[in-house]
Amino acid sequence: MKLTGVELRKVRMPLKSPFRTSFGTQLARDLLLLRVVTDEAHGWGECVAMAEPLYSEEYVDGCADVLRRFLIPALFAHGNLTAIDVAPALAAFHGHRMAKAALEMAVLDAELTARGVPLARELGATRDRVPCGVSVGIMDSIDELLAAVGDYLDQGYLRIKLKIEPGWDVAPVRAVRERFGDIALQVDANTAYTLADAARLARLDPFELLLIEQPLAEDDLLGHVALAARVRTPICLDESITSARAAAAAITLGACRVVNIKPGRVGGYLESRRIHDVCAAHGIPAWCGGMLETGIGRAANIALAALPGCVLPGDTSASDRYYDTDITVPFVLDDGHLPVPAGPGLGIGPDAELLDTFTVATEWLPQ
Ligand code: OSB
Ligand code: MG
Repeated sequence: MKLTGVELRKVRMPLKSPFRTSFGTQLARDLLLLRVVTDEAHGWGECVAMAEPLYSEEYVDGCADVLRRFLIPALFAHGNLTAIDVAPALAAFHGHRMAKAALEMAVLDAELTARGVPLARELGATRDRVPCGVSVGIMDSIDELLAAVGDYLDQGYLRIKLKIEPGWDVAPVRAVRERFGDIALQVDANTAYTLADAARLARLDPFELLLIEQPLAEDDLLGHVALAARVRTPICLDESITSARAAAAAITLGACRVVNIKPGRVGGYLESRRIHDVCAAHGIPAWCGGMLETGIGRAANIALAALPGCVLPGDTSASDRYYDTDITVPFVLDDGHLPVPAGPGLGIGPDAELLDTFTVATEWLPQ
């Protein structure tokens, strides 16, 4: 394909309710959408970086800058382009994986649309619907948390993930276990602990959680190895897994027994499939994480979640968990599952009018 231009859109989506994690509270989702235009088709990409560099070092305006200054010009210089060319063409630029992932995703959507191939099939998916979990933020009170969890269970979610931080961990987990019994339950600390908290984290063991996600710092693989010797709950890594190579290292070291795959965090859906394959080869359960995506990113995440090695329910919740109005046809939970889009490419696109409603700024970068 020949790339003719890229549209960059900054979008602000109001969240239905504040989403609080150990790194801050989100009231709205600011994000970038990319539309690549080629001589054959156009394609959409969603950049999952948040407004501030609190989850990782990337942030919306930084991504827009590196895209327009370096990444998009490098693709323009490339000539004939398919999705597998994108990562090598951008490899000289260090880091910026979320920005790179968004660009690769848009090229992949354009290419697969032109070829008539759904993303799920391209990635090797084996299911046509995926079981879904939901990530529940830190609340002001246990009562508020129990009401939220009860509501999600009533909607059919098959697994609950509680965000935790020091001071909001054992008590909320105990309360949810006591109220809701033997549900599939896990926690996510977003790096809020240190190895000195090992005894505290071991107090979660009696609650038979599926996993504890990213308790320690992103670069602390050895800390996670040491922690794994002191807690019985399986450790799952999110922030630490930045590539297939990082996944292989973490697994081989014994830093994790489960892996959260987020395409933005690892530089794209193609690298995500490699991580999936590394996990499968090691017998390590994987699952698809989430970054409060719109229907665009959600469609692609659901395709990834349909791979055979994604054996745990993902943070692939329905559109109405996040937004009153999504920019695509909403994803609606059915018996705890979401359908894998079956159309070419992402199988879904934004509604032009709704997209305009939430667009803060638009920029056209011509070849
Ligand atoms: O750590 O998994 C995380 C949201 C934003 C940033 C990081 C994380 C999350 C979530 C929500 O847990 C996942 C989702 O529902 O999209
Ligand atoms: Mg996480």
